[in-house]
Amino acid sequence: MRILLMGNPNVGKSALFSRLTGVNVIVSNYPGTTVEFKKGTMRLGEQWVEVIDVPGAYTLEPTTKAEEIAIEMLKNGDVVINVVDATNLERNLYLTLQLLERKIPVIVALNIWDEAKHKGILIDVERLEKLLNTPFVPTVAITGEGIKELVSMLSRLCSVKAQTKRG
Ligand SMILES: Nc1nc2c(ncn2[C@@H]2O[C@H](COP(=O)(O)OP(=O)(O)OP(=O)(O)O)[C@@H](O)[C@H]2O)c(=O)[nH]1
Ligand SMILES: [Mg+2]
Repeated sequence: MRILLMGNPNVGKSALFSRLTGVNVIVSNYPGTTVEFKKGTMRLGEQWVEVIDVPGAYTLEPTTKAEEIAIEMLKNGDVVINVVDATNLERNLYLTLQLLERKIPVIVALNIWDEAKHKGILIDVERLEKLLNTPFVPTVAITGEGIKELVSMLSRLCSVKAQTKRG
């Protein structure tokens, strides 16, 4: 099982990656490129899953090498955690909508939730979930707020995915 952390540049993907994974992190270059990514593991109930910190992307219609690689990685992922900047939701949801068109399960981490609150930005999480038909979890990667909820949602999606893979 492979979990992909995907999202725009500078939204907290790597901060979330560190929260989710342990010490055995490998940094590699994508074959034939200078684009780096990190790979780690995390325990989800009974199973160990791979977590990948995918290079930042604004769109799945690639305009940069990093975006090309993000799209390549998407082909071999099982579940996407789409990390979005809650203070900049509109711009970030552009990629979310493109991800949702793919056949892969997506959880949206509404990261930088602390700053959004601080700025008085109100986000109707339930309404977003209903509109886009996918789970949204508010998170603050730098403090760990919401990580428990994110992991439990991830557990749920991964067990469904594991069942469909077997059957
Ligand atoms: N206030 C706040 N800052 C955050 C949060 N998550 C990440 N940051 C900060 O946002 C900046 C970017 O975080 P990264 O984890 O490097 O973001 P990234 O998406 O991996 O960035 P790239 O790899 O450059 O695309 C850092 O300064 C983090 O400390 C959060 O939930 N709240
Ligand atoms: Mg990063």
